Amino acid sequence: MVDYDLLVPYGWTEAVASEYLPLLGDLVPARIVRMDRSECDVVAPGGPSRAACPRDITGLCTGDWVGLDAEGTVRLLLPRRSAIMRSSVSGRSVAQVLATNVDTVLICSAADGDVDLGRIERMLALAWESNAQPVVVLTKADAADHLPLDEVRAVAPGATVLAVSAAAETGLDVLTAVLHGTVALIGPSGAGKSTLANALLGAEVFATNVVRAVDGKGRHTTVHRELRPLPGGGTLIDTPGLRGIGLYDAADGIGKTFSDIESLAADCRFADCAHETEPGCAVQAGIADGTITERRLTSYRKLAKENEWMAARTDKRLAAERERAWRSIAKQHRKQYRERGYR
Ligand SMILES: Nc1nc2c(ncn2[C@@H]2O[C@H](COP(=O)(O)OP(=O)(O)OP(=O)(O)O)[C@@H](O)[C@H]2O)c(=O)[nH]1
Ligand SMILES: [Mg+2]
Ligand SMILES: [Zn+2]
Repeated sequence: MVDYDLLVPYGWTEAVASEYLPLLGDLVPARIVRMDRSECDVVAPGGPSRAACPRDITGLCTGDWVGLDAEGTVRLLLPRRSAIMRSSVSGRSVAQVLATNVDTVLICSAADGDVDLGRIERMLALAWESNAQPVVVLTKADAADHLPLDEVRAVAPGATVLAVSAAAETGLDVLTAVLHGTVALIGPSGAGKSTLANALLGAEVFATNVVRAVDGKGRHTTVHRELRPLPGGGTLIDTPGLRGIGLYDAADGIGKTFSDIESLAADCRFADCAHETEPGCAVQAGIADGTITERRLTSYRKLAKENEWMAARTDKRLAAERERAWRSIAKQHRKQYRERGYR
């Protein structure tokens, strides 16, 4: 009999067990707590260990549940209930998975400078699309002149918005109360993700660093996505700072992020209203009466356009790949026919 007790702090529940055990056969379940190129750190029923990831199992990520064979090698990726994805940094239409099996996404934005509403909207689209519940956290509240809670709430319908200070230890109880399951911290470098992670973990687990004031970008202190159990239950994934946040197939996420605009748009006179100069446009009326801002409409348009462009490129790329695959199969067939003497 395998004893799963050691997996419980890492998110092993009865529901997870009943979903995964029938899929595992002889394999043993484990959760990836840190991913390297061809190996990963996992927590298995026997405790933490290092597992090899053969090449045929691609795209593994911190947060994944996998099946290990008797040698402790990863043999199976178990179904994900959520995945945070963005289009890869290189700008190619390839998705990069940031974290998986996440229930709560903490979107971190430092309140000691200007809070970038557009970037928050972008991260909200990513988070909603992933299937997890977003929470927007204004960090470094102790160093803020003004906490733009109302402005941020206006751009985050359906999400909790709160302010914390890891340094002054304020707001942490309220934040802890809204955390659920596996929690992933995302945000730009220097937003204070690792500092907040340590405060929630109650220990100096992750390295933290100072922001270079010169370019405001900061050094990337965190380089690995790493999962740890939280003392009060649940798990936490710290991630490296996000420089670019390209959307990847995020139409639903954009819809949820801008649900206020989309519900106004339902009342436009014309079904195909572009919300520009059309008569009876409920979105323009919303701007006129201050329900939404011009900035938010522009941001919505920008993200929707970017997403459509990315989706079109992805379709084209997939079509090209299929075409290539088909051609090489046809070539193989011709070769086989030749070898068998057909012409
Ligand atoms: N005043 C104040 N400073 C903070 C707070 N939290 C973090 N900082 C500072 O912000 C800087 C960056 O913090 P990190 O936690 O390393 O930021 P990060 O988001 O993990 O950055 P990356 O790992 O590069 O993505 C450090 O100098 C921290 O001391 C806070 O609550 N108040
Ligand atoms: Mg960090
Ligand atoms: Zn309209």
